[in-house]
Amino acid sequence: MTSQTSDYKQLALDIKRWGEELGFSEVGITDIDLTKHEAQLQRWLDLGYHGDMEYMAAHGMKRARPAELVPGTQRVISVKMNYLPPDARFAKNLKENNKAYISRYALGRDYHKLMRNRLKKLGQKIELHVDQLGFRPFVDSAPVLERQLAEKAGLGWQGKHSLLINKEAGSWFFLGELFVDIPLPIDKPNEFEGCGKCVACITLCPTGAIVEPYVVDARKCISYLTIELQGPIPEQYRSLLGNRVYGCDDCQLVCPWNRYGQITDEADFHPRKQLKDKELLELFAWDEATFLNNTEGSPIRRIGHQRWQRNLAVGLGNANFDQRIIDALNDARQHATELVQEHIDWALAQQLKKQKQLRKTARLIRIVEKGLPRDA
Ligand code: B12
Ligand code: SF4
Repeated sequence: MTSQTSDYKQLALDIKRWGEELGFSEVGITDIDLTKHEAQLQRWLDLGYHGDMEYMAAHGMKRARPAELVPGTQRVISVKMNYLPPDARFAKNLKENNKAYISRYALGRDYHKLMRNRLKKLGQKIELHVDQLGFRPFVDSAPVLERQLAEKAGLGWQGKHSLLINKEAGSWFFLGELFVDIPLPIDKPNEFEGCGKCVACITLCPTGAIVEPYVVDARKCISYLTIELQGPIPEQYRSLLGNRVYGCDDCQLVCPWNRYGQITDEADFHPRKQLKDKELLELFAWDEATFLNNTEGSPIRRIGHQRWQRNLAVGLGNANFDQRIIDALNDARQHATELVQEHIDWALAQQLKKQKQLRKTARLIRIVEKGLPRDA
């Protein structure tokens, strides 16, 4: 063994320790060969599953070729960071249809910047031990097949819902990478496939977005419909959205591996009080300035006030009948944009349908009561 190889061996151990000290829950190292994923990635794009996410198609196969993205890259240091907040184990307000369901990853501070800064610090630490190190941190910020790299680095397996699952931590974690230009020793790729015959995520996905095991048609996924999609939410999905106004967690909530979900150590990922357990009506009442103020540093900010209102209008349409909802929708309609107006009209129609149904039921009850004998 050359002294340089043994140096890299020690460095790899140090990198893992430094990564954990920086708050990453696991660190793995892999090479950059993703050729076995290229055909499937191309198929996914050819089938149009990326919808309006032009950035997915724009980079083509660069996504599977790290050295095309950053020339000279030899290894990828893949990290994961837990985001499950301490008191969000059960999706209580998914069942309360007057409340807003915001996916767990979005209840606290935006993870992109936080993780990228930590990865940069990791790179700077490595730089102290390697002459002229080249490194680049990525967190969901560039054409990178993050889950495939993480799987290769031994951090878990891609589940049937396509997310990475770890047998000791479930799937409530983010991924990030540090590309480096040194030949570190690589970790054993994950060989454990824990999904077996389970199809809970496929069966329970509200919109049928997991079109075949391991494949998500983003155009049907509530996460895409509420976060990525710029235009109107197609009508066939609106009722199915329920009260999910930003992202969706159903495929993870139902996954048996999330019994092992680990609570985050990051106070920054804890839910913000202005978003936690809120009524749809309260969030719908935010004007643009309040929206910007309350979502400062949150990933929600990137969809902007208009799409926030679009999503909330759909949620309100799906809530139980409430005269206050009708009044709020009518009020907001007057100054809403065309996109929001169209969703408000849909929501009003849903609320009026429910009101009619309630009246009909009340009438029936009265008729039945009148027809009953006195002592019944
Ligand atoms: C685009 C994107 C989305 C899109 C598309 C989702 C998707 N499944 O691709 C939308 C907006 C829907 C989305 C939603 C969510 N996302 Co997202 N998303 C991404 C992003 C930016 C790219 C993913 C990508 O490359 N997709 C392209 C397709 C081709 O990749 P793929 O699904 O892995 O494709 C493989 C399989 O389909 C397989 N395959 C195809 N055919 C077949 C057939 C067989 C038989 C087999 C075995 C395999 C197979 O091969 C393909 C290539 O390897 C990544 C960040 C990144 N840069 O990686 C985050 C990322 C995947 N998202 C993340 C999260 C947290 C979410 C949400 C949970 C957010 C939420 N709560 O709303 C949801 C989950 C929805 C879901 N079930 O996927 C995390 C996942 C962390 C984890 N534990 O895995 C990531 C990694 C971001 C991060 N840095 O942490 N996301
Ligand atoms: S995030 Fe929701 S809509 Fe998307 S695949 Fe999972 S369960 Fe289906």
